[in-house]
Amino acid sequence: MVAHVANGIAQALGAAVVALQTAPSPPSLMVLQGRKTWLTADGLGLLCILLLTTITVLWIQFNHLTGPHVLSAVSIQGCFKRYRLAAVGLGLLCVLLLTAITVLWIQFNHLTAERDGLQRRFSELDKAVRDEWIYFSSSLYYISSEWKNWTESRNDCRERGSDLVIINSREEQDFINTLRKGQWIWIGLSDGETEGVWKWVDGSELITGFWRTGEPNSNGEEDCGLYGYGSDPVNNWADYPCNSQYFWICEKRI
Ligand SMILES: [Ca+2]
Ligand SMILES: [Ca+2]
Ligand SMILES: [Ca+2]
Repeated sequence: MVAHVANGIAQALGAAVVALQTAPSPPSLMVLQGRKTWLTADGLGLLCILLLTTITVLWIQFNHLTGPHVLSAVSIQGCFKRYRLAAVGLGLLCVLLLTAITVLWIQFNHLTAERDGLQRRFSELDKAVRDEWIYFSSSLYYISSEWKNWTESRNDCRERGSDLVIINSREEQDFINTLRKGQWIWIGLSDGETEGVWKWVDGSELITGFWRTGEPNSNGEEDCGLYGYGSDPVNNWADYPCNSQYFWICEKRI
């Protein structure tokens, strides 16, 4: 009987060792992508099932060994200790494997979400470039090819899923200067709500502007921001009558 049990344990442990030797090595974070992660998680799961089976077999054999037909109490004690150690060891290994599977699963979900986000962003950028938008610093810009007044210009931007450009920095001011190709253009700035209080189209108040010297001067009814007034490439904003017709630039944050 002891020989039979020992043979059974040896076979079960042998199978576990073979499975451990043939299991894929832990992948690095850089390669945890798509199908690879799935395959690794499946391999670990199968190994865990195999270990659970081994533990079950050990447990059955242990119960059989402690039955009424056992040879002696001493031999039972010896076998009991060995089997219990083996079972505890395998159980710990199983817990480690389950932890590894959980970590892999979390990383897989994280990478899947990241991939979907990148694909969506790439699709948006691809479509925008085909529609003649230009990328700069996490925004897309569209310059019109016709003239409209300020309100009509803004409506056109809204129909394109954007709004008139908001200039947030000196870098963006310089970029707009290259984009306008010497034209005067409408920007998303106005003091139409309260005279003298300049606000961007997103409702934020203007902090620092790039006004041309002497502007804004409210020369009559001038409530809309115009870019390119004068020869200075930087300080070139002016307030201008909103019903005048000029080119315009839309901005879409991505
Ligand atoms: Ca901006
Ligand atoms: Ca005004
Ligand atoms: Ca003015």
